Amino acid sequence: LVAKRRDDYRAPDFTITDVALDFVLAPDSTRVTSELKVSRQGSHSKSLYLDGEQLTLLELSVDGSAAQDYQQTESGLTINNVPDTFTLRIVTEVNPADNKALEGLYLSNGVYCTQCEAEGFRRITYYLDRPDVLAKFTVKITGDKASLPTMLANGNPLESGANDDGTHWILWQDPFPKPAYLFALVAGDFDQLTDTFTTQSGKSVALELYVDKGKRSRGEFALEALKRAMRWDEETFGLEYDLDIYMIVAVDFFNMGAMENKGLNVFNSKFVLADQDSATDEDFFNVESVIAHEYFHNWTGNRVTCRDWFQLSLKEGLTVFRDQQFSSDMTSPLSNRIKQVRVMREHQFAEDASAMSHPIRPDEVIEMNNFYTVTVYDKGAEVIRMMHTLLGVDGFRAGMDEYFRRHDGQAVTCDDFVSAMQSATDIDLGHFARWYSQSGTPQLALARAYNEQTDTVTVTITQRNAPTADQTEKAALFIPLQIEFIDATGQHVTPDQAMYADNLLIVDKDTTTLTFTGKGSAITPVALGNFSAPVKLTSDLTPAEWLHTFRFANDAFSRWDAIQQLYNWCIEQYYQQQPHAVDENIWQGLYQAVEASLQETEILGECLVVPSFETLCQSRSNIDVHALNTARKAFSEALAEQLADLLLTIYQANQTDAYDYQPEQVRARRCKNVVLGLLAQLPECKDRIIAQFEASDNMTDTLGALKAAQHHDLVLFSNLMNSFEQRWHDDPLVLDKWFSLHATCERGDILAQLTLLRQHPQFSQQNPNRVRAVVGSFAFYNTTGFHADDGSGYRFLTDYLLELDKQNPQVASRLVTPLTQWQHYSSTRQDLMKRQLARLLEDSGLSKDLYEKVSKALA
Ligand code: BAL
Ligand code: ZN
Repeated sequence: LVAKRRDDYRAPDFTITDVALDFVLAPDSTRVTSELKVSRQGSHSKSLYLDGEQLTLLELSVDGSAAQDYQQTESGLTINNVPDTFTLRIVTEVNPADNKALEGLYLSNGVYCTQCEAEGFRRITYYLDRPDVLAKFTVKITGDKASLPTMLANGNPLESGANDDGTHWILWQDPFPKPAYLFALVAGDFDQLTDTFTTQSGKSVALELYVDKGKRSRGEFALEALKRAMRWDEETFGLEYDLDIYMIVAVDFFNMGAMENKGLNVFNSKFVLADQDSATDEDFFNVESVIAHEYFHNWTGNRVTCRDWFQLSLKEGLTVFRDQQFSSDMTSPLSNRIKQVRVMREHQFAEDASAMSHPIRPDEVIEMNNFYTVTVYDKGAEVIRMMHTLLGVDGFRAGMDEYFRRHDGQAVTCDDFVSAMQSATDIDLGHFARWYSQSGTPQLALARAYNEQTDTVTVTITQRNAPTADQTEKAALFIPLQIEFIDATGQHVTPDQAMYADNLLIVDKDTTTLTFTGKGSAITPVALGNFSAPVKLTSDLTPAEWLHTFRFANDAFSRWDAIQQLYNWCIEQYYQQQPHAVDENIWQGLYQAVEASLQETEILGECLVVPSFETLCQSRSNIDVHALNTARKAFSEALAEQLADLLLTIYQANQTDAYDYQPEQVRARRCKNVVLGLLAQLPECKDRIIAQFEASDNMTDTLGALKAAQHHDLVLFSNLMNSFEQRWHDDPLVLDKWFSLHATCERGDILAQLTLLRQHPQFSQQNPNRVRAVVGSFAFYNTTGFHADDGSGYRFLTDYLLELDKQNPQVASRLVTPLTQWQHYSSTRQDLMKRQLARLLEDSGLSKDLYEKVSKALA
C-alpha cells in the first residue's frame, strides 16, 4: 500500500463540468447511468483515468459510440485516445443491500442512503473523484413508490412522475457546481417536519427535516436549532443560505456524526432526535452544535471547498471553530471552552503523542478516512481560534470576507486561507503558519526567579517542541499566550515590558522572559488564559498558589484550570504513595474555595470534576495504569469525604423545576449530577440515587442517577439498569446509553458482560452507533477492563476488530485507536498491546484503514 503525499499534488488532466445521473433503485442491483461532459485541461495527450471501486461496468460510450480502448482495474478505469471535449456515458450496477461499509450507496433499515466524503462516490460510478473537480449535477431517481415515497437528492426538485410498474421517479437539479464528495441521494419512508426561514435579504427558504416514522416530535428541537444557526451566520459573518430548500435526513446507520452534502444533509439520527424523555442536556447541546456545523459548511466547505484532501482542515478546523462560537453564544462561553479543552487534553494530545501524530494539514496519507481526526478538526479549530485572538473580532471578520471574495466557487488550500486572513490586516502570519505544517504538542515551562538586590522577579517561559513519530525536526512556534499576574494580595500587576496586547504575550522563541521590578517577590503568573493555544503548560506554582489563582484570577477558564492543576498535583501525591502530602491546608483551601463559590453554579460544577484518567496520562510517562487509576479514585473519594456537607448543600440547592432545556437549568443539573457522582463514592448515598432515578422527569437526571449507581454499588447499578432497559428496550438510540454504561462498568467479569451485550436483541454489528456504544465505550473508557493485566481486554478488542474490519473498516479503524496509544504506559504493558497489534497486522485481508494505523503503531 502506497501513501499519497501532499507535495505530489497535480492539477487534474481532465475536468467534468456537467453530470446527469440516473438511478434505478433495487436492493441488490441498483443501476446507475452517468452522463458526463468531460474536457481536457491543458495540452497533453494523456488517457482519461476515472476512479471506481466495487462496480460492475455494464456500458461505456464516448460521444455515443461504445468505447473499445479502455482498461479496468480494481481501483479505476482508463479510457485511451479520448477527444478534448466529449460526452462520456457509463452504466454501472452496485449492490446497496450488501454494502456494510456504509460508504457509497447503501441500504439499511429500508432506507437508501449515500456517504461520499471523502472518496465514496467512486463506489457509485466511475468518476474524477477528487475535490478540485466541480460539476453541475442533475439526478433522476426511480424507485418503488410504496416503500420509497420520499426520494431526495441535492438542490431543487424539477419534475416527478409515476410509472406503470409501481415505481415513481423524480428529477433533482443542483445549480451550484460541486465536487462529488458533496453528492447525496436518500430514498425511504419518513415522517417529515417542515418550516421556512426568511433570509436577511428577504428570500424564503423551505426547511425540511426527515426522521423515522413515529419520531416526528423528536425532530422539533433540531429544526429550531437550524433556524438559530442560519440567523447566527448572517449576523456574525454576513453569510446567507443560497438554495430555495434545505433538507436534513436522519438515518440510523451512519459512520460519522453527519454530512454536509449540498442542500441535503444526512445525519446520524443521534444528532437530530432529542426530547426531554430520551435525550440528555448534552444530547440537546450536541444536536444544536452538529446541526450548526453542517449548516455552516455550506459556506466553509461547499461554496469554498478543498483543493485536495490534505487540506481537510481548511473546511473542518474553520467550521468547528464556527460551531464552537455559535454554541458558546447559544449557551455559555465558559462551559463550552472547558468542554473543548477536555477534548484537546484527553484525545488530541494523545494523538499527537502517538504513532498517528500528524500536522493539522497532513503530509502523507494511505487512507483518507483515517484523517478525520481530533487533530484536523479540533486542533485545526484551535489554530483558527489563535488567528481570531491575534486579529481580533473585526480583523477576523475582514479576513473571512476577503476569503469569500477571493475564493467563492473555488477549491483552495490552507495557505490561501492564511493569505486572505493576512491581507485583511497588517499582521504578519508567516511564522504563525507553521502551525499548519508542524505536528506535536508544544510544551511551555514557566519558571520564576527573584533577585532580592534589584527586587526583580524574572518569569521565564521556555518553549520545547519534542520530535514526534512523523517529524524529527521541529522549530519554535508562534504562540499567543494569554497571561495575567497576581501579587500576594490578589492585586493584578503588569510586567516591565510591553506585551502584544493586554494579557497577551507572544511566545515565538525557545525562551521568552518578562521582569517585574519593585513589585515584591510573590508574583503568581496565571498563564494560558482561555486556553489561548493548544499547548501543554507546566509551571512552578505551589498548591497554595493554585488556590490563590482560583480566588483572584480574572479569567474564568484559568480559575477552573487552577483547580484542575491542583487536583493533578494531589493525584500525583497519591500515585507516589504519599497521600499525606495532600495536607490539611490543601483540604481546607479546597473547602473554602468551594464554599465561596456556592452561587457560581457553572464554574462550581466544572471545578468538582476530577481530571479524567485519559487526561492524567498526557502529563506522565511509564505509567502504571492501575496505580494511577487507583490514585485518581482514592483522591476523588477523599474529596467527597472532605467536602461531604458542602456537596449535600449543593445537591439540594440545584434541584430544578419541570424540565426545560435552558442555560440556567442545564447548569444546575450539571452541577447537581457532578455532585451526585462524587457523593456516590460514600456509603450512605444509595437512597439519594434511587430517589433521583425514581423522581426524574428527564433523561439527564436519569442518566446522572445511573452513573452514580455505577460508582456506588453493583447490585444497585444492576437493579436500576434493568428498570431502564424495561422502559427503553425498543428504542435502540436510547439504549445506547445503557450499552455504554454496561461497557464502562469496572467489574471483574466485564468480558462476559460484553459477550452478553453483543447477544442483546438490539445490538447489531452493522450499526456503528451500537458498536461504538459497546466496544468503543469499553476500549476508550473502561480503564480496568481494557487494561486488564493479563492482556484480555486488548485481546477482546483485537478479536472484535478482526471481525468488524471485514464489514466496516472505517469504524474498525476508529476503534483501534486506544490500542495504538501505548506510548505512555510501562514497557510490559506496551508489549502486551503491541502483541495484539501484531495479530492484526498478520491478517492478510486487513483493510487499508487498519493497516495504516496498525503498521504505524508498530513501526
Ligand atoms: N465532512 C464530514 C462531516 C463533517 O465534518 O461535517
Ligand atoms: Zn465538518
